Amino acid sequence: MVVASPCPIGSERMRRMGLPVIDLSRKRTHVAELMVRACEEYGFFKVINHGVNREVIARMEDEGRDFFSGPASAKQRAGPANPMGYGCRSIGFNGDSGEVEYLLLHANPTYIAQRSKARHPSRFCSAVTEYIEAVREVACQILELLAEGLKIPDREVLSRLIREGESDSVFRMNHYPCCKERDASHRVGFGEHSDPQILTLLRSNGVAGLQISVEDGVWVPVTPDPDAFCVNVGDLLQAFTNGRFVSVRHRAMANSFDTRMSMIYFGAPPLHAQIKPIPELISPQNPCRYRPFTWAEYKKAAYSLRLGDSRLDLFAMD
Ligand code: GA4
Repeated sequence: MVVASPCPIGSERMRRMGLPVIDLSRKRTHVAELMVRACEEYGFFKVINHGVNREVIARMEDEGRDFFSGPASAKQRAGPANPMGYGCRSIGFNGDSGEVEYLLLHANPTYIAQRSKARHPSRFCSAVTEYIEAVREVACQILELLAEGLKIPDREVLSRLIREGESDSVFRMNHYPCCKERDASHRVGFGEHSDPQILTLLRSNGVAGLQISVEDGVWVPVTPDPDAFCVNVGDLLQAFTNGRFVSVRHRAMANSFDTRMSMIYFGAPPLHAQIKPIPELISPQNPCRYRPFTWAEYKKAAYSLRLGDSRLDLFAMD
């Protein structure tokens, strides 16, 4: 069975009003309901009052700025990007590229400590570790609220996967230099794709660039918001929810006036984790859409394809 590419029903509303903004300090049941709706209709939402300390965010941003404005030799020392490290323009293994330089890190404290080639390694390490811990906590809170909103009795069925010590989560900092190019195709920083993991939490400096695909060829810009995290459903969450939530394609454009920096946490399970639709979300009206697979299998498929290729269809039931 080929699963139709999701066309969120709320696309017209999103064009007019922007992404739903969910206040995490509001009543739990209400928040859970709004989140489920956002994941079904848009695959994206923003969260405010998330509790991440401003200083933790500011320290991480300072380290990012320091790294990207540093000498090329220091950046090269932190490379290559594959499997993890510094990369410039080239994305993945199959010829994708964009107007971006980035730092890709495994979101595991031991790994960060080993790989840190920043100018001030211990300061960099503690900024990244603190930031990741704080953002992981928000991701877990969101996944637990989603389980609650979906009426799944085991509230930690999803959050447990990214809380685990062996979780294969990733932290990425993207730096998009200011690009005066008029032709939009030359300003693509990070091309159209969906995120393979469970859940993504993104924060950017106040510069616009993120765009969401609402239907073929129609892009809606996301307004940058320094007080919010932009959250999106990843492919694995679409599979876990048996297609009820949508992993929506998005891209990042280089800004024509300013440089943009984003910091992104991709919450993923351990490599050996089994991914299959949660039983409570399978019914005669909505039969099981995906065959069981491991995150390692899925990751391998993702890296063997181009950035914009659909991958979840490969795991759909016949
Ligand atoms: C998209 C989401 C994350 O940034 C990422 C990316 C990864 C990479 O840049 O190395 C991928 C891309 C992302 C999707 C398909 C594969 C893998 C490049 C690529 C062509 C780190 C991830 O996990 O998947």
